Amino acid sequence: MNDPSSAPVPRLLDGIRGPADVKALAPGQLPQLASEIRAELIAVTAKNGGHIGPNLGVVELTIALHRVFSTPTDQFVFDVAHQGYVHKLLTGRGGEFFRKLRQTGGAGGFLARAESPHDSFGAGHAGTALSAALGMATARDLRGTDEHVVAICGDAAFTCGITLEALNNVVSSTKRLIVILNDNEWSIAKNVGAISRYLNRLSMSPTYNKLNHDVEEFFKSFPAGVEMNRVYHKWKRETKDFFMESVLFEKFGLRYLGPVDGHNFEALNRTLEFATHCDIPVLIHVLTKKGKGLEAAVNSPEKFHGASPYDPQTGASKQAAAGAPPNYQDVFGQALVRFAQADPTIVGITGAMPSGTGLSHLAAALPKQFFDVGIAEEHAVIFAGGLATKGIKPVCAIYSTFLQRSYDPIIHDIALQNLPVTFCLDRAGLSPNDGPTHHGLFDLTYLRCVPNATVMQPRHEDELVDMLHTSLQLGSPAFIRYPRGAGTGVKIKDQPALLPIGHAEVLREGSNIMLWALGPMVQDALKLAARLEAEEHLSVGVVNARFVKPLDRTLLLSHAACIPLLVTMEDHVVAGGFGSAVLEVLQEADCPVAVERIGWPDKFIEHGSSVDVLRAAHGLSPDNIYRRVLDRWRNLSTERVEADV
Ligand SMILES: Cc1ncc(C[n+]2csc(CCOP(=O)(O)OP(=O)(O)O)c2C)c(N)n1
Repeated sequence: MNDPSSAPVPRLLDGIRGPADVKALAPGQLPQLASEIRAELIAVTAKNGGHIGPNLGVVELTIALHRVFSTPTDQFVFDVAHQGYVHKLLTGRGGEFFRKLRQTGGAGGFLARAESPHDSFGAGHAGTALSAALGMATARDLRGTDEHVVAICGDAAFTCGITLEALNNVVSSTKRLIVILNDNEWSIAKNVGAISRYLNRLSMSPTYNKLNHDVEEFFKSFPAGVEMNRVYHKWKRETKDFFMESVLFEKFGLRYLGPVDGHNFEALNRTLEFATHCDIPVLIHVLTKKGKGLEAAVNSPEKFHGASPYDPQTGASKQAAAGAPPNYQDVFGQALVRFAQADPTIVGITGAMPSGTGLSHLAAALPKQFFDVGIAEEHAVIFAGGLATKGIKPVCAIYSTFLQRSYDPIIHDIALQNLPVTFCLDRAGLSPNDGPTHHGLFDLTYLRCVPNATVMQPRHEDELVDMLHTSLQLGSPAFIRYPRGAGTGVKIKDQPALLPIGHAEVLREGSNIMLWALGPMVQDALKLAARLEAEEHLSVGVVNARFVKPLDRTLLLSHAACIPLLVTMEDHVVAGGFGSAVLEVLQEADCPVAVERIGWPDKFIEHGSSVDVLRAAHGLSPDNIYRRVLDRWRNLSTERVEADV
């Protein structure tokens, strides 16, 4: 006989189909819901990886938001949107869909308008929430509707130039906007800079703690259900003296409320309710604990900001297979330390990504030669330009996708003045679990049209070190792109080689087809050539292109003169990329050779379980490429026979 008392207790979370169910819960049930959500977040991210730390910190805040506001009529704009998992669970995206978080067919790791009507604005890059929310609030005012618009920004987002530009425009655009400043003191690493120090002082300040206490007492004195507007005006009168004139946000015209304990439902509810009645823009400073509920994440906020699959008991990462080749980022970081030790004019710059870029090696070894400027990619690049004018050799390590932010500085401040800055673009290619906001698929297109730029990609980690060494001697802007994750395991030479600029490397001769490949596609090309030879008896050569700009024109034209089919292979969009550069050279030389371009199509690539899964979905698996090249070869042979007849 089954003992009914031993049956599993149904979870509140399983009854949440949307925000209305969150509102229907009694206040006393909220702690249970919060703890069920935390357990779900941990179970799913331990298996799939993901942004566990930020999400564990906003559980109560997100529940409170959904109890006070009503999405999708009211609109939440989450900055970066990496902390949107709780919002997903409360807006009908739980169950199997959430359990496949960041996997093919499952929930995305960020918020996206295409995924749910509750996601009012997609994101993945930092600092955009306030501008977007301001646009929505202004549109609401223009259209005469009355929904609430709430921007939810982290403390690091406030170090971002765009957020400050938006702040500067709030009062000239709208009278009603709610901004939540979710302050957990951490960016990915510890937050940096003057604004972070200011926020810290604000949350520690006895005046503010007293204010918070007094405001709480003040509100307690009102009976429930009191008309909030009247309360607000009385409160404003009576608490006027508590506000310090120096409060930054007051200067921007936002009423500062806080700090509020971001894990206290009552305090959150009271403050959010209050904000709904304000007829001026308000900023609610909410203090949260990153990683709350998972000891390992509380103890190591940086590691658990965005974790690979882990053991929830120990926090140990599950991916670190013994003897695996090192990651590109670590090879880069360690090489830079070696070079910077020998040359104290070499410095490294990151925009809030010391560990992701591998610059944490430099920070540990040579802290004076390391700069974390916060989420400020434009500033990072112009700052590097300034350093370069004084004989310093800056190395800007910025993910390919985030360098998109720096495009004008690259052209206007670096290339136009031909300043010797080295750019190291990690995550060039796919970031499969993160998806379209994080794939680095556009950099060749946007860089190769920039005068004075040298643009290159190594085929393995040893060549990355050679390219870094070469770039540091170059005396002009240099861009090195390389993929996320492990290298090939090749031995790294003791002494790096100085690479001849604009020279490709022939790895295998061939007379029927020549594969011009870039970066990690060189490995694929070598395998493809071997297979075409073994199965089709074709003579297929392979070139490691190395440089996209300047391209090895001489070698290319010599191949075009005697080899019937050239194939370009790149981990990048075909539009404007490496293959396009090849076509331009051939067209300028009036060279009528057949060219097949292999690369990513002209569309945004979704998130997926792995690089292989996404490549197969877009016709780029090794088998797909094999068939495509072979078909092209066969068609070409038929055309040539017909032409001869
Ligand atoms: C333009 C840009 N640069 C860098 C990043 C990488 N990044 C993602 S989240 C994050 C830190 C965000 O910190 P914060 O805003 O305080 O939110 P928290 O994670 O602490 O909740 C960074 C640097 C990014 N997403 N976008």
